[in-house]
Amino acid sequence: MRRHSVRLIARSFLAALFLGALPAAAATVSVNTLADELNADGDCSLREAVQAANTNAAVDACVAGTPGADTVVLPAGTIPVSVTINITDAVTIRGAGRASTTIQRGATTAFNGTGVVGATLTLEDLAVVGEVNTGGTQDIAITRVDFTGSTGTIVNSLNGAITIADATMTGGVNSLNGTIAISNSTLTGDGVNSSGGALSVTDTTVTGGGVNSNSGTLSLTRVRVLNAPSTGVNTSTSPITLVDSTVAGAGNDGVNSGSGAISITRSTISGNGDDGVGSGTSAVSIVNSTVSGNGGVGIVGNGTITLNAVTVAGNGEGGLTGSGTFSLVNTIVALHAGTEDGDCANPVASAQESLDSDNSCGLNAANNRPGVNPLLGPLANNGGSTLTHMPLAGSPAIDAGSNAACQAVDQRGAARPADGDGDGTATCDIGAVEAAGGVTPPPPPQPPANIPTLSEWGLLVLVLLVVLSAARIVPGTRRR
Ligand SMILES: [Ca+2]
Ligand SMILES: [Ca+2]
Ligand SMILES: [Ca+2]
Ligand SMILES: [Ca+2]
Repeated sequence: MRRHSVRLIARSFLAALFLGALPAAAATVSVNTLADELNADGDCSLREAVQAANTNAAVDACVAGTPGADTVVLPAGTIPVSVTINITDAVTIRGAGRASTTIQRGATTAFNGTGVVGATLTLEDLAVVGEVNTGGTQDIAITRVDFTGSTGTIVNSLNGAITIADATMTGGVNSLNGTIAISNSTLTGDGVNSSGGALSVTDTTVTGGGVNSNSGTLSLTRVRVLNAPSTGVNTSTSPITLVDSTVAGAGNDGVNSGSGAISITRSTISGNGDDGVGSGTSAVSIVNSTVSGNGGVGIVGNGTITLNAVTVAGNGEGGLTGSGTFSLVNTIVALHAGTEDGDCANPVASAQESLDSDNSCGLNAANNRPGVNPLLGPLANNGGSTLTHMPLAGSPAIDAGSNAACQAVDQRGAARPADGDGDGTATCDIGAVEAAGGVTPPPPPQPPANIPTLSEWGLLVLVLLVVLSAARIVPGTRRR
């Protein structure tokens, strides 16, 4: 009996010690009115709920928050907000779904963080007409949210981390030195910008703005950067990694770095106003990718530039230029006749099983194909998640590459090498696409906008149309 009591006391003591060490349980503050108010009329509004979460005290009919993270749960409906709501303690604001709950602030700041460290603002399952802003190292996390109301910066942080998943935004995302991670989202109206923070973007479309960082690492996987007014993907000193991505229709260069290393894999850089890939002293490595139809040069650089299974074609001012050391393997540089720099402004440093069409790249080593037309199809959806130039039947690029240097798949993800000329031997093709190469992956989710095809093909179609219409019109007028 006595021993039993001692055990009980010991257990109670330990339990008390254990519970005391745990943080207080987070409060769930349920909003029960759509009213835009902060008063004491016996209900719980959004503004009252956030105040309860901030101050950890009951506000009107809202239950008290707790020190640390609380959750404010919103009902369905539209909640007008006439003042900016300040966030001073960690809070999750959760709606009844992005199609059900809307916070209506207008084209100005809906939520403002005052920079309290640890006071992360989390928004989930709602629509917001308005912007979000935090200072200091205060973080922002956004999941399943639709933002409208602004075409400028919608989510902005000073040095906090921004995490955005499954969101749509009519504007962009900006941070001074915080990291930005965006996935499964669509951004229109502005881009993703940071001065020094690392940017990671996956499975996302960014239109009308670029992805830029001055000194933060840029990592883009399955991303489409379309119609940026200036450069599509840009950095000054940090590395850029682009995988399974498209950069098209930018006003300036597609991809540009001053000194940061550029790595591009299974991606298409096309139809940008100036150079496809512009670099200063950067090391540039491009594999299984297409650089075509850009207004300037395809690839320009002064560093070490290695191209393996790349198609550089039909760029407005030339294929390859700069004082860089260019090394080509299984690579096409073609269809720049008559441009400022031709296929190559200078002979390349080394080339293995590569092809040019104007004999300007110095492809003297055995097994290269200097001065031949690669017979490429237009930039088109040939399977995979990016647009590519398929070598046409009889193309000298088919089964003319190096099997020793062959990539396991082509830009589309189709297996290499494939027997493209039907002679029973599977040999790697030159360029980004393996003709008749294995399984064709599914087409991209949406057709990328504003991507021109090769100018030669455009001209050919135009000439054919003119000839056909002339052939129709002339006899018609004679009959009358
Ligand atoms: Ca109230
Ligand atoms: Ca709290
Ligand atoms: Ca082949
Ligand atoms: Ca063959």
